[in-house]
Amino acid sequence: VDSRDAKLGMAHFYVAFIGLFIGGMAGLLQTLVRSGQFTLPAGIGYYQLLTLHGVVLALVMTTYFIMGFQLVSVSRTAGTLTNKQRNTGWVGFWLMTIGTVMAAVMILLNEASVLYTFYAPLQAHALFYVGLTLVIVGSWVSGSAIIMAYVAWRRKNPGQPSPLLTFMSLVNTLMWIVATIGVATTVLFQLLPWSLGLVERVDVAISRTLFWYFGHPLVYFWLLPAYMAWYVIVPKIIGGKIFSDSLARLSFILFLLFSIPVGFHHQLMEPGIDPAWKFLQVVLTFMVIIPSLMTAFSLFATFETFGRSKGATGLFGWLKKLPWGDARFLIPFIGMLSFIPGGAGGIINASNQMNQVIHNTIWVTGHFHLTVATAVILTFFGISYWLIPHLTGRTLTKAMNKLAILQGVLWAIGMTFMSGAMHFAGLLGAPRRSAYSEYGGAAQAAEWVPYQIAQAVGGSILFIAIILVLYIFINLAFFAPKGEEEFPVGEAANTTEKAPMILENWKLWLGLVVLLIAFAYTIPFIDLIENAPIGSKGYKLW
Ligand code: HAS
Repeated sequence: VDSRDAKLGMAHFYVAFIGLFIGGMAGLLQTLVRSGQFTLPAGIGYYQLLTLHGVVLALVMTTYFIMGFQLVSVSRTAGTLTNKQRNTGWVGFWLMTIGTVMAAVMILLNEASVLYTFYAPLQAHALFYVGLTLVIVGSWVSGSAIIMAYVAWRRKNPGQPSPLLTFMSLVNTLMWIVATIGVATTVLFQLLPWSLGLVERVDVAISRTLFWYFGHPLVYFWLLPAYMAWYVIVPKIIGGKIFSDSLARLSFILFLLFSIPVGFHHQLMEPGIDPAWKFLQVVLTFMVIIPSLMTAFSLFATFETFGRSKGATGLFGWLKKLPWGDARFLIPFIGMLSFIPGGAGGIINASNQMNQVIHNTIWVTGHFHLTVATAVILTFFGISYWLIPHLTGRTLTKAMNKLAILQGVLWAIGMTFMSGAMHFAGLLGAPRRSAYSEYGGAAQAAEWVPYQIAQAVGGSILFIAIILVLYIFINLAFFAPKGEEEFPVGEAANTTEKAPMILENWKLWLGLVVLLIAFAYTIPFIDLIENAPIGSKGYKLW
């Protein structure tokens, strides 16, 4: 990657890793408070801390990492960014950063303890919403740098399928732009005017629906960069090939189509939405599972084909041929493993009857710590272990590689304790998003205590793992020996197979996206608006 593009990427990674430190600290305190053995000092509120933890890790750290990773991936595979594209990337970066600082200051002042979902009726200071708006707009500007680079590449190479990593970055960017329209709408037209006192009340059902229109694709915005690494980078690291370039593209297109019209599976227990539309969106949720199953299939095929090419025999002999001592492979692999129970948990959540058991319990927190906080984050760490030295002109030494493996293993152990205990406690009815309480000595609440202690043990192990990641990051950014670290990009197993150009027909795919969204959301929105309560001044609250 060109050094000017590397600088842009690194700027994103500095913010992401500072976020990891702050969010990780908040997470550790969170688990300690919930264990009942610790009280927060200096008047810090539980929800203030929980908001900081969620916003900094789920929104800030991920978005910066993803934007940085996608920009350098495009630079690596479609060619160095032009000055205009790079400058656009920088404008996006600074807009996001100003917005992040504004939102963070409001959280620290306890003026925005509204959790990372920030929907009404919780209300924050107006500057928090302005900050969020700047983050969203900044991400659109950064995203437009990716779109410009893609368009330029297509112009230079007519009739050719774009490089796989560039194609994937583009799909994730397009999905992000369509999805963020929902959150931007609720922030700009509901929450901000309400917080400024311009309107008396807002419709909670509409604000939650707009949030989840964005909230579910948000989780795929986190997941797809991990899939980029699993499909394209891991095969090269192990010395194998991408099972099928076309299949990888098709799975990304399916994510583009089905990620958005599924938000109701977060609102299955909410009133005001007709069950028929909830049913429809659950069916679409089961459609969005398919590209993940395709990904699992493709990864198994890559690993097995590689192992057999090295002489492996028997049903699972190929497992022995994988490079277990290489952190660049092992850490994302642990992420893949964790996504098997993580994904299964998602399927449970999406099933209406089972959702009634787990909704708003700490099971859900367990689910997203396996998905985003293990499968995705460990893959991001695995990426950092070669990408940071690649961008800073340094190398990952054997000693650092060992430390990285230790970090990944500690993460897996800590998360097994923490997320496992969350799943069990959730099944026993322990609520999510609540500080420690004995609930007036209720026998049911006493059953949760051992699991809450296990969460604190897991959280403490995870915190040690975070310190290790930060140590490795600082080493790779500033102190590791100078040298050249590869940016691995895999090749398809079948080089004569050219991906069908229909996969790059954006009019078709974006048209279908709009149709699916209109189908899944138009009537429910009309219902919500018609049923909105009448305000004191006699008009509908929308
Ligand atoms: Fe989820 C709630 C349903 C995936 C994140 N989810 C959440 C929340 C978050 C989140 C943050 O339907 C909480 C939101 C909040 O604050 O309220 N989720 C799903 C479904 C999937 C799913 C159906 N979620 C994710 C991913 C996330 C994420 C990915 C982050 C990155 N989720 C829900 C539902 C709720 C929910 C409900 C609401 C619950 C409620 O009531 O509040 C699917 O996409 C999952 C499909 C995945 C698979 C797994 C494929 C496995 C692969 C690995 C292969 C491994 C290999 C290695 C090859 C089918 C690809 C193996 C090698 C060997 C040798 C064994």
